[in-house]
Amino acid sequence: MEENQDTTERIKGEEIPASNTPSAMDTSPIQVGQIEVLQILNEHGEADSGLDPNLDTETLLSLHRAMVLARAFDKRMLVMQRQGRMGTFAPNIGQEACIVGQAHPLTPQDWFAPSYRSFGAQIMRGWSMERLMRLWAGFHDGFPPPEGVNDLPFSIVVGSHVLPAVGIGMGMNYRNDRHCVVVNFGDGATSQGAVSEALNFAAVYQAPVVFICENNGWAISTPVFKQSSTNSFAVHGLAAGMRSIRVDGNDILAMVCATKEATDRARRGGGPSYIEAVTFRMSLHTTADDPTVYRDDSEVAPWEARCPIVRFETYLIKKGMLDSQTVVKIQEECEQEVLRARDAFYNMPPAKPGEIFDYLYEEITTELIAQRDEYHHRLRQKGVDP
Ligand SMILES: Cc1ncc(C[n+]2csc(CCOP(=O)(O)OP(=O)(O)O)c2C)c(N)n1
Ligand SMILES: [Mg+2]
Repeated sequence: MEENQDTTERIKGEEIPASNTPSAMDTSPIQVGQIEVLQILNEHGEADSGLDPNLDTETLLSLHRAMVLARAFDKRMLVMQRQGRMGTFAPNIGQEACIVGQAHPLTPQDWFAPSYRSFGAQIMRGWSMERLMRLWAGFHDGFPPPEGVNDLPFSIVVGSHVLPAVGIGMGMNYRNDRHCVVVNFGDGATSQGAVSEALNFAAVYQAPVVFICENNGWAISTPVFKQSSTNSFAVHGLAAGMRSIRVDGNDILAMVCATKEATDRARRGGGPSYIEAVTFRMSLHTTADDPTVYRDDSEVAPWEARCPIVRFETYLIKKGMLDSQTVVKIQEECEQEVLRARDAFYNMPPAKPGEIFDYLYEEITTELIAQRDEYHHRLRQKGVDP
């Protein structure tokens, strides 16, 4: 995409299904306000020629590989968790375009404030996969971002990172720092009061923040129609007074263009934006969840046809940039990369149980010293080195 090319002009008023939920939600077209919608690649991998940003081959192939790698990581983590070698993990299968597309326009100096389903973006931001494995396995040393990368550790407390992200953006304004912040959160997080406060603060203070609401249809077992009575979360941004758009979150080109437009605007002082990315959680909420208890398989099936990776591969194959053998080769290479990370992770030293006392306070309290000493004593009695 050309620098400074404003995507606004290329956004057309085409309708994406207003609902990604089964029955009870209103499926009529969006009627609240002036919500624009953006889809560039349709479900058959056909690009709208008027909207296609015509990214260069290298960029397109790197986006594809990033999505394939995210899926390979995701699948391996599930296997490791089921083998008892990984902690609880939140899969992102089916949401790869959403996560890769939002990270692509960011520089290391920009800030990224992710929620827990964001490892595809973290890998792009330079987090090694073994570090992410370490993090999900519960080791404190997995949490710091790579040197020189302005990322917050991902937030598990739903919506808790959105206000701090706005604070970072407001700080940028005070310091005249022309970077931006991208913060993502789910449809469920929109019900947290702090998220509404964050939108309001950002709009009033024109903070350079891009809010990405990943509407994946569900918040654990709560479907979106029980989360909100509006049929588009993009109205939340509009209500706060910021540019707001509803994007096909399974369309990598739309995600890249919408995020690039929003981050460019934020960096040049144009204030915050809201992007509702419509996607679908194909898998478990986390490895502690069983969606068959509350979700009908018939709801999942249509989204298989909307797979963001297959859609993009069709587009790349039509452009002559990819063929089916190369697709398999890339999948194998990504799988090998993940396996190397897994092996490196398995070879890392285990945590010492006594460490649980080490990282809560800078200076440990007297009470904790007593508890720690007692715990160490009991561990030694059992023959465990604390
Ligand atoms: C403040 C808070 N309340 C409840 C939870 C438990 N919880 C974890 S994820 C989740 C659902 C979040 O759904 P959504 O925001 O749509 O994100 P998604 O998991 O779909 O990506 C809940 C309720 C939590 N982590 N934090
Ligand atoms: Mg959700």
